Amino acid sequence: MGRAMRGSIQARLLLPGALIAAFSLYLVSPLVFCQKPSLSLRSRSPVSRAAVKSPWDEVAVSFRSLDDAKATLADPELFSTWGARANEMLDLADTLHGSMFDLSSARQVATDLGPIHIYLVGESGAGKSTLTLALGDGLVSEVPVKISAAQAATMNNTFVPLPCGLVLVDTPGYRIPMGLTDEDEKKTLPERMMLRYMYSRQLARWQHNLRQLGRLVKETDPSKRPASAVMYVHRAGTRMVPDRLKEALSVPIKGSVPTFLVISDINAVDDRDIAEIRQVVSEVVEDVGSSPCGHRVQVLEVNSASKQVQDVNFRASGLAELVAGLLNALRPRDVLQFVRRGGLLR
Ligand SMILES: Nc1nc2c(ncn2[C@@H]2O[C@H](COP(=O)(O)OP(=O)(O)O)[C@@H](O)[C@H]2O)c(=O)[nH]1
Ligand SMILES: [Mg+2]
Repeated sequence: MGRAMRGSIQARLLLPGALIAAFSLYLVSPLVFCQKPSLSLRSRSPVSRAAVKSPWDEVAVSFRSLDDAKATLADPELFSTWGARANEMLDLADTLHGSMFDLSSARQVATDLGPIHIYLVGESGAGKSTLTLALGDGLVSEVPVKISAAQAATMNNTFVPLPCGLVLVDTPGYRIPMGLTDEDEKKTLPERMMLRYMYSRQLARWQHNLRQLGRLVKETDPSKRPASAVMYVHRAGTRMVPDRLKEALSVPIKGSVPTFLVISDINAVDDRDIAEIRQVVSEVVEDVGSSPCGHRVQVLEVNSASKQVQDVNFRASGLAELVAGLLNALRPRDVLQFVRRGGLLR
């Protein structure tokens, strides 16, 4: 299948030169209008939206199975046409705005084809490492992540480069800061003081993590491993704090980076809970809204590892859709992420 899928991906990338040129013209406008250039196709004017299409949007990638998706991720040539298109866009940007922007980092990414870092973030125990393992298994000789049922097993970022050029980044995860509950307020003064102190520590850590993520989505130096996409993982069956979720998802969205909310371990909850999760999530996604350049949070439901609940065996699910969603979100114009202001705009 790898060959067939690769063929289909490449086929939809090969647009006529005129279309590329028109598209590229459209692409250059974010260099001027967006603080960080847009990677999305949502255009400012209905005219250009009708006139241009992304090569990656011509036919959306979909996979019949996880094996199909993995065969594609195993293909070292997967991003070669991505690189060619990206370089064409940079040629045009150079012709039109060369004096205003520094394109050297973007050129490096387009020519070396990445690496394209996909950051998995979220609470400790959310399922980031399980997901990393599920995606990397069979593609790299050993996925160097640890799975933990109880606590943060990952102390540092773990980088898992896939043969196609994507790099999965499994992050340590954090605790979601929660203020004192009504019950806590009934506790003794020393207990309340201790709880408040712990809360302030958690809050400071949380804010530090979000600032760090903010830097990664705005980074223009490829050597600093900028985030090309962010997957926020939340484990079904654990409490969801909508305000914190909004805060976290807003960071990559504001940075115009493709952003996913992955609900893991989806079979841990029943249909009623799933309906409730979907309701909360859709409100959060609505509140987060679109990036300055048009991205919206994409929601995915997965079971990253098979599991037995009572007598029922739930197989891993949703992973092929996740890979397809990710590939569809990564576009040649993503390379504009690495364009720096230079020359006249420095
Ligand atoms: N079956 C199943 N278990 C999951 C899933 N996601 C997380 N888990 C379990 O949740 C626990 C914590 O997962 P882990 O990946 O270590 O979380 P992390 O701290 O976010 O890296 C482990 O026991 C996993 O087996 C999932 O999608 N399916
Ligand atoms: Mg982990």
